[in-house]
Amino acid sequence: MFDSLSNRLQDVFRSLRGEARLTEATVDAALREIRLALLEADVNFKVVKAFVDRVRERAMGQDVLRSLTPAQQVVRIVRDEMIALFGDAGGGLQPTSASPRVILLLGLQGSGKTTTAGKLGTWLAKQGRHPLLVSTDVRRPAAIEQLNVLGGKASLRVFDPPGQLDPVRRAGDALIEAKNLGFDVVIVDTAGRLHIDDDLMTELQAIKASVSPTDLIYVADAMTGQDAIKSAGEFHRRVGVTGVMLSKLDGDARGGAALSVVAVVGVPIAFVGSGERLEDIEPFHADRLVSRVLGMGDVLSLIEKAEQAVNVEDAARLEEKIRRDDFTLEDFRDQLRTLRKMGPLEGILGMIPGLGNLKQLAGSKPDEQQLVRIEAIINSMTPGERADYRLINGSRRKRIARGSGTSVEEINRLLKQFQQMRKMLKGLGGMSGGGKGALKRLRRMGQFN
Ligand SMILES: Nc1nc2c(ncn2[C@@H]2O[C@H](COP(=O)(O)OP(=O)(O)OP(=O)(O)O)[C@@H](O)[C@H]2O)c(=O)[nH]1
Ligand SMILES: [Mg+2]
Repeated sequence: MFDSLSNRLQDVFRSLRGEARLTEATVDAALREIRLALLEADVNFKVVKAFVDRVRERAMGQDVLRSLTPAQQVVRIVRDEMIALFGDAGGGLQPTSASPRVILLLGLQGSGKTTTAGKLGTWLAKQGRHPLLVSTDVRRPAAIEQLNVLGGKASLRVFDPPGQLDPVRRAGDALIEAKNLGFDVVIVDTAGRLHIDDDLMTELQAIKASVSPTDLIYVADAMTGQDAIKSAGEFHRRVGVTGVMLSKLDGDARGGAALSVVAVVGVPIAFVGSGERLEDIEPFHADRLVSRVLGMGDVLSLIEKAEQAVNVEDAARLEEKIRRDDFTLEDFRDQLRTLRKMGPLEGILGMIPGLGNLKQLAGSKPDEQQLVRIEAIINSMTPGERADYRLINGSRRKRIARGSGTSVEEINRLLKQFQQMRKMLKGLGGMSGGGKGALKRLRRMGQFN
């Protein structure tokens, strides 16, 4: 789920970060890509349009394009606006004074209502609540039994009066039973239909009238995309929906449904289900989902760290040096220091999306100790050597190795890597934007060692 959307958006961000300067044209091009990616992920087209318009308006602001980290700012805007798509409801169930709390599960056939009844009961029991489950699905043979079995597995009480085949009575009696026995939540499972039909709607309205539910949770199969959303709108109009449970997020759905639910239906996503097991339920957190989709690792805190550690003027000076092919061992040492100021190397690499994988591919783990040794080696050089590595001949290498407590092989390796790095920097040409340059340098450092 979300994989393809996620990959495409990350490609867009990567190319943004690779731009020397962000201009309105580059941002526009990126927005076009984002728009296509969202449409392909099956996000409702009206939602996409409004979304892209909002991002454009905010991203074109001069304070963004001229900021220390323009590409990162654009990423941040995309993230914020994506979170905004989900509204500001906190996920899960909202507080209520109703006791027992009645939760009615609605949705099309096979969307996951019965499974959700078991999951929700389990989740509530874990929080110290006492849920009573009841099935009103008298139409499909074995539907009632399905809930009984599930309840047994989850050690949850299921109300099942033998011979009672009136859905409204079953729900109403369950509520009375709960009051009598001290259950504080009643979870009402309902029958599904392949399509919305009047019979079903009438039945749901009658159940609703008899138990006055606090929560009407529409269970949407994430795999069915926009169709699920359309039906959600219809259920909302005819019965009323207070929240959505997005099930089967573990499947290969493109994810657009999730991003469209709130804007199209006007109710928040309360829970997500990502598997068939009873534990596979969690309250919905927009920020977490969005960070995952955007592959952000923890980009935001990385931006903050980079902005703290990198001085704008230093960054500009460095850029100029690289342009003049004047990058010395001393600059290199400064960069290492900056990098180390940002915190444990492994943590930082982990925060850079994509880089974690890169490290695994390369089969080498970032080694803090190695940075310390490199710095020690450079410290043992004379200022002349630091300014021009070509001075460092065989006997100087021996001296430096002795002075830094390392070996000539290590010095050789460092100098070789330094030369490769210079070549690479030169090849990349001038970098702009201090923070962005810092991120690029970080990436290179990751490849170093
Ligand atoms: N992979 C996966 N499967 C799920 C999830 N939720 C439900 N399922 C499966 O989807 C199928 C249908 O689930 P049910 O809970 O029976 O759906 P329902 O809405 O009660 O169906 P009807 O009562 O026939 O309308 C079952 O095989 C479940 O195991 C989920 O989050 N992930
Ligand atoms: Mg069912």
